[in-house]
Amino acid sequence: MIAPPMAVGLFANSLSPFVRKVRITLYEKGADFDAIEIDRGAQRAELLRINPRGEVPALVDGDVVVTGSGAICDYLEETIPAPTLLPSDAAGRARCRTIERVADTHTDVLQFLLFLLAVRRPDLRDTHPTALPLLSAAIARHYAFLDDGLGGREWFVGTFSRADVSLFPHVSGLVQMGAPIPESHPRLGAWIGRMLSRPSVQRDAAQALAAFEASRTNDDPFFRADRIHWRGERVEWAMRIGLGDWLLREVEAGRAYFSSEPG
Ligand SMILES: N[C@@H](CCC(=O)N[C@@H](CS)C(=O)NCC(=O)O)C(=O)O
Repeated sequence: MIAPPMAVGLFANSLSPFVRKVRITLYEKGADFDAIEIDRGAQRAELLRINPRGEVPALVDGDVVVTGSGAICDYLEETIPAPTLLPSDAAGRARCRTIERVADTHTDVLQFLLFLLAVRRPDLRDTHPTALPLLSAAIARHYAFLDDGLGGREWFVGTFSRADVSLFPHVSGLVQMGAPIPESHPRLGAWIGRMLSRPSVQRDAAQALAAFEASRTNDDPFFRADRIHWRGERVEWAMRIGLGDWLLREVEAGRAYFSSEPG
């Protein structure tokens, strides 16, 4: 049980959607925590001591270190049970975890690739002119899937849950980077409005915006355009939208970054 006054430490970078998911969870649960913002490349060694994969988020609670946003949210759910962010029935919890998995993989991929094409490497839109249209079509399909999944509910699994928290940082990132929710999906648009009315989400979004502004003048950013973090689904979808030849050259040139092995 995480008991005050000992605060939990969260190794974070406010631009990471996975960090944002954990931070919204901590705010929802009213947990006391210290954020250790890893926003400079020079802090990598410090992060690697905590998480051998070199990724944020990582949570430290006394002697306990938990890495990976899903495991961290599970840990918080067990150590700070109220308010719960999991449905009370098995079917609801299964649906919640299924949606979280979609958010962590597919929604993440779409957001990651839009960030790549819109912000990090806009030059790829000229060298690979079909990439953005193919990605935009995938985003449109995903919005339709989410709108449909929401149906007439206020939240993805009936009551506000980790499913909503997991999706929001990725979906709002897509919207902010120029992929608005189409008017044909009013249920998804209304869900975003409901999310934005929550104090936890407002607090987290303000920190993400401040981090984005600060990153513009950071001379040693943790996330760099020449050191892009690739993994499973991200590689798959880079191939699917026709960036495979470019990615292969990035790997050959040693510019593509893959997390280190877990052990
Ligand atoms: N599966 C992990 C993913 C975490 C992750 O990918 N973190 C990224 C930031 S979004 C990271 O720390 N990348 C390290 C880097 O780019 O050097 C989770 O759910 O927490």
